[in-house]
Amino acid sequence: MTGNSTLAAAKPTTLSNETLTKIAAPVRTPRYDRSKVSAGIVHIGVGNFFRAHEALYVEKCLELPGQQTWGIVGVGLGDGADKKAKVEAVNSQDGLYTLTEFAPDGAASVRVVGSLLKFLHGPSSPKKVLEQLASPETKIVSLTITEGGYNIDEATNEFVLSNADVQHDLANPQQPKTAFGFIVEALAARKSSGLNGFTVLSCDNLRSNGKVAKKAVVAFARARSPELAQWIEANVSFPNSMVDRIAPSVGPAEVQKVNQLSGIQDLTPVTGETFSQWVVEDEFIAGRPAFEQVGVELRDDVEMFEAMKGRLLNASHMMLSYPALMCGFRIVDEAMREPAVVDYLSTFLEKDVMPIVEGPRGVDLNEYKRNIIARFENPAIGDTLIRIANNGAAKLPIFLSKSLGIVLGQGGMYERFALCFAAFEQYLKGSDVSGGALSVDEPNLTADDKALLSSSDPLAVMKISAFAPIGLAENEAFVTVFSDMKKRLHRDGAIAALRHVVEVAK
Ligand code: CS2
Repeated sequence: MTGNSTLAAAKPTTLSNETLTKIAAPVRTPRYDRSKVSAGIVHIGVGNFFRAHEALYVEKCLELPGQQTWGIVGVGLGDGADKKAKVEAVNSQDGLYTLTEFAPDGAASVRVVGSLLKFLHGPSSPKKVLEQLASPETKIVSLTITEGGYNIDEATNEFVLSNADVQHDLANPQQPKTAFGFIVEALAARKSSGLNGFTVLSCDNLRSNGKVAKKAVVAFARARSPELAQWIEANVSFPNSMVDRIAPSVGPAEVQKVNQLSGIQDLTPVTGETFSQWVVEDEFIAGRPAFEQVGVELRDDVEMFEAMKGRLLNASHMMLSYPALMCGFRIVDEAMREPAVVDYLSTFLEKDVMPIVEGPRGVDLNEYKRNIIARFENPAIGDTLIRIANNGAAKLPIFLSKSLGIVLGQGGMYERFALCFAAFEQYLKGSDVSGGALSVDEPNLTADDKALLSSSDPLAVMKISAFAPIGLAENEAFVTVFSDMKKRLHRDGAIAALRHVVEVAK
């Protein structure tokens, strides 16, 4: 199938269990009987990434013999009208959706994924969600709740019990708002009815995501009862995992494009690159699907993969997005057609991070780097820079602070990092350096951060709560380079600033 072909029959097929048989090759449909599948997995945070990644690995498992207990019930925690509408749209299609994978040469392949059996909406049906989590059939609770969703204080590295939603959940255990409120209430019910625990599987881009999830769940439980916390430590496992697949935002234009390609009238299609990787610790206390048969790597050195991916790939996304937005680009591969952008990313990877990151056994960092550049260059997937830029206050410290801490400690080169921060500062103002509008979405900025950012403090961006622990504003040398980058960005433009930070590294 090519990017331009249309498979559509005269009238597009809607998506549901009933219409599955009407969908013809080359669109692939589930090769198992959905009516025989039960839900061994509850997934919290059903975004595009989850539907293009975990749900596909599980789909492949469901096609194997003896795997039919591993279907997924999705849970959405967002309480906006749009979030509820998404849940309804997915359910109106019996949980089915199309996944279109785009190879770098533009070739596309479409499959209908059936592993998501139903989608529950936490805010309107907390009881149903709690029942599902507490059900004996639930063996794994997986999470994609975003980097900021774990509610860990960057400075103390502790779970923030004073968070308003956490306090709400402690006071109203039957109507939780947070993932931790739901998980701990369900575990308390399992404990009191003599059931076993389950695996909590974090699939967010965090360093040691399993350990972070454990910290959050156990801290929340301890605030309810130390005995419950102890039971959880003994009966729940928290494997670390590294997840990787670029899954862009899918707006109305993309919906139309992929639906035309597939001939299916899908209300909630997802798209992704062909590349996909999942490396997981084999610590599933209540069992797991036959992941090893569908390309999941079960390894004991997952944290090395997480460190490599976060500090090289996600960090490159961060380093790319703000300066590239300042250049006037809006789409990742368009930015990657500008040589100054590619030179800058290559310099960042080769000079700033590769020397200070240890790759996992058997992984060649140079090849990993080439692969990152090639994936970003993929012209078929149309990933937006703003998707990557948004939520920078939560993501920048996660992906950059380890490397930045080492570089600051060694008194190394600050130019690339400083340019990224100068561009981030301008992005927060809602426009690029030429006045082009940017839609900023920064849910993790606190009221204090916002007050600081609207003050006249020239170093405000480095002092917001997420970055303060890194100590950028106190580092005179960094501040000097940051001020220079700011000047260059506004006076010479973003491309010239990018060329400059490449030149100084030669
Ligand atoms: C991106 C990720 O927004 C971001 O932080 O870097 O969503 C990235 O596309 C995925 O982690 C790729 O696996």
